Amino acid sequence: MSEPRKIILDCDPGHDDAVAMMLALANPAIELLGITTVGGNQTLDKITRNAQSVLVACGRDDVPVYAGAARPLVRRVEIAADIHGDSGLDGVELPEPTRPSEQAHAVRFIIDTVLAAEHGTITLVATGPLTNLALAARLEPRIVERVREVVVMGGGYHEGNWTPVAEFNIWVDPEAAHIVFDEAWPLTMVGLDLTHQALATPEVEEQVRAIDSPLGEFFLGLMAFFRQAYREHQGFIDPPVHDACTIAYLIDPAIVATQKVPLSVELRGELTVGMTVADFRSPAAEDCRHQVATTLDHAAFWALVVEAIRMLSQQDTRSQED
Ligand code: PIR
Ligand code: CA
Repeated sequence: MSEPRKIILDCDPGHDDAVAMMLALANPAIELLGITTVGGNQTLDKITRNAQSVLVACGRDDVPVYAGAARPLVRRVEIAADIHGDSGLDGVELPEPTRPSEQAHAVRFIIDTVLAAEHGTITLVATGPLTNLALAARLEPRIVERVREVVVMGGGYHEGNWTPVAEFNIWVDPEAAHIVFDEAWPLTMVGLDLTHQALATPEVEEQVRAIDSPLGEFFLGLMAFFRQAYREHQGFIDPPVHDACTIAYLIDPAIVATQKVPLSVELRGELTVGMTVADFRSPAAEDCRHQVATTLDHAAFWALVVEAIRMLSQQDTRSQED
């Protein structure tokens, strides 16, 4: 097998962020160097603690957690409490963190990691607002040409979820998103067009129930709350597990079809702030740095997630037996 893909996961857990963490922790194609957190689904203090709790639930508190920006660059804090609850991860009992988060700021960690690593080896995965990545690019512009790829869950080329045309992660900090989309690094947008295909169906839940482990129960508790919230507030039957799609794309690009297309983030429209504008008019130039995710292989995606939960569940039992 080729070298595992080295990533930093910048997130705001978040039910679907938690599933992204599971996939990144379990799959041998990924090496998770650290988790950085950003205010988004809930306040920074809550979602940072959630990240630590998810690591404990996965039996992987060896992974460091770095807290980042508590608020957007320009705009006021906006959280998604209707969707993720008061804790940010409602629906489960959250285990106590077993170690404190790191002293260093998330942005510092991102910069230091990228500068210390070999050129073109670090991938930045963002599943929350893009505040930390924007700050990192501004504070240390040399990281831009050194990063292998930026993979963003955010935006969409044909729909929004927070406004008719804006997705939550972009809408919360559009100025940050503008900075990140405008930098010269290769960027893959895993937007709602793709993630609304990643539905946690009852069949998927059955497969996880069959694993019969505490982590499986943890996943099912999260999905039960997420499903209810998505029924009430978004008119969905099954909840879309957005953020995990970024990791699936990195594990096996065949699971996520992509298309090259130039992207920009709208900052000034009366009805369109936070919209990700994709220019599909003509074939994208060879040197186009942007691509969008278009079609998900649902069965292959969920096979990866179920396998991740199974793998982490086994590790857990082993460590308890030691
Ligand atoms: C926010 C989210 C999910 C659903 C709604 N309605 C609002 C969070 C998820 O964690 C994901 O990263 C992104 N933001 C999807 O918009
Ligand atoms: Ca998220």
